[in-house]
Amino acid sequence: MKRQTALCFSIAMAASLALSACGSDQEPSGVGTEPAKPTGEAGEGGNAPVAFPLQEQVTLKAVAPRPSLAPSDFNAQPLIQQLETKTNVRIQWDTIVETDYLEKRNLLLASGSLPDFFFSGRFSDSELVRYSKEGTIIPLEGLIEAHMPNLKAILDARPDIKAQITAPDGHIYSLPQGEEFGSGKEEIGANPDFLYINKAWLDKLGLQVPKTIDEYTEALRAFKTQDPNGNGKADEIPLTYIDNFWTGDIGVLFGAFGVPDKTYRPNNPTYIDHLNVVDGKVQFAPQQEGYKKAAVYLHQWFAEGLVDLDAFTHDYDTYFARGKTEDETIGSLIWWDKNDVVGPERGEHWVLVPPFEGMVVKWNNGGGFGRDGVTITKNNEHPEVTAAWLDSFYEPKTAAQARFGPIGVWYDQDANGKLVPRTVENPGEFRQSSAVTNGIGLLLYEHLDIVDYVEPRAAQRIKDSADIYVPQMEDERFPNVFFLDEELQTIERLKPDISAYVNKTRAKWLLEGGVEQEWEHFQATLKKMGIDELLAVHQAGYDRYLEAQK
Ligand SMILES: [Ca+2]
Repeated sequence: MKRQTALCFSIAMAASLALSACGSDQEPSGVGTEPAKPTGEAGEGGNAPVAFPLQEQVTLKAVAPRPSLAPSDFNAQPLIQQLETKTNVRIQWDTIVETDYLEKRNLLLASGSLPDFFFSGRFSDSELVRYSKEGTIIPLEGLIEAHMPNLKAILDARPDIKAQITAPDGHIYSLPQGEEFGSGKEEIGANPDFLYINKAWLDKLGLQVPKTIDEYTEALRAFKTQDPNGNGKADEIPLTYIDNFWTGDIGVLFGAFGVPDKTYRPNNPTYIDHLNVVDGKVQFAPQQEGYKKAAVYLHQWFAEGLVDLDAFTHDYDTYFARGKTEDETIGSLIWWDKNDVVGPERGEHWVLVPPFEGMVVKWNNGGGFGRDGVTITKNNEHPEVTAAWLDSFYEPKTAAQARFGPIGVWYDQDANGKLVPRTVENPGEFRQSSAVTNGIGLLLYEHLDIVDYVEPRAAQRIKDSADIYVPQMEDERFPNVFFLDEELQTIERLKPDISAYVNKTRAKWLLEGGVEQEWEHFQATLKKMGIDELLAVHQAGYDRYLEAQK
């Protein structure tokens, strides 16, 4: 059960990484017509605060995706009923089962029969730009400023979130949503590639946890040659990993040569494969000298048979089976959590290998937040009331109940008023029926003393990362940039081929060597394939992100 939750979480992380990284489309700023701007002008009196409960009830029409297990009318949800009592705002719900949501939402958008707002809009970046340019959805920053004190406080305190939700034209068209697992460098996905080693084998062979890449190499060699599992067979696999996967890739060890190399599979053209940020400049790892040194060094491991050759073909199943052979055969591995691979029992004698001396630890963009929450449409005659009603979901306890389930069902309230989750059998399934939506509200790590929403295993991983990796982590990272349409077109045109070429070449160099002979040809090929243009686009997006934080 516990393992399953954990694995679900890993997959959820993968999904959230993919989500946060995908679908970034944009249009040049200042082009075309200005979007309609009811912000602070139409409706109930502009910037004057909305006083709840309203003297006269207002009814708003909302379209929302719903999990198949959820009630079709969200007014059956206790949280929504409480909000109606508190605000005297009545919501008329049109909910669409999740699997049909995008298709039906698009039909509504095309037909012009718009609700007042899309509760969890799930607009991609390019859709946000398209529908804002058409005036179908309205800019929200004025409403946030005047009518959303909870969200405003969050954005004031967290320029990174503000930058992430700000479109290239400077407006905000969609509300942020998500759960934060750790913050900044301590975010749970900041380093998805933990290096683990079999401490029982080290002890048996009289070795210490390695402090340098050379000591680590010696440990791998000892695993290979000294029969640490004691069965008289040379069946040990000193290192296993999953090549080019979102977690568990060997590129993390390139950091020992100064240039961490982060890759991503399943393939996603907008993920920031192989990019690092150094002194404000976006760099492509395979163009750096450290990358070459890493490829030379690590090839030696493959040449000596120290690495699992199935690394290039593993999927979850074969990888997780690798650690559970009858005789233990794995000496070291790279993954999100060792217990996925070796199981909790063997996991007891596995430990994290702290970053080697002088190793560069990459600060990855771990995802967490989406900019695909609520959008408000031009048809809305009460944008101020709508914004004020929506602001409730940026209060942590309301966010938690919306995203997971109500007090008394999902949560208990302890003596200090903190929300503590109840133990439930199938949390994933149960959440579908108890939550209103996971498409609204923010749960920030600083809210943990108000709402406990982080399962113990995730909390442990965050702590491990903070204790072991963060002290050596880079200070810059490539964030979840809101790209322009034209930039995204460049990325989609150039990146798939470049990534495929780089990944194929890296695999070849690891397996067969040859990096030193082929380096110059490789660099020239990258140039021909348009690496400079690809980097320029990422640099522009990165610069704009920094600007939006101000
Ligand atoms: Ca053996």
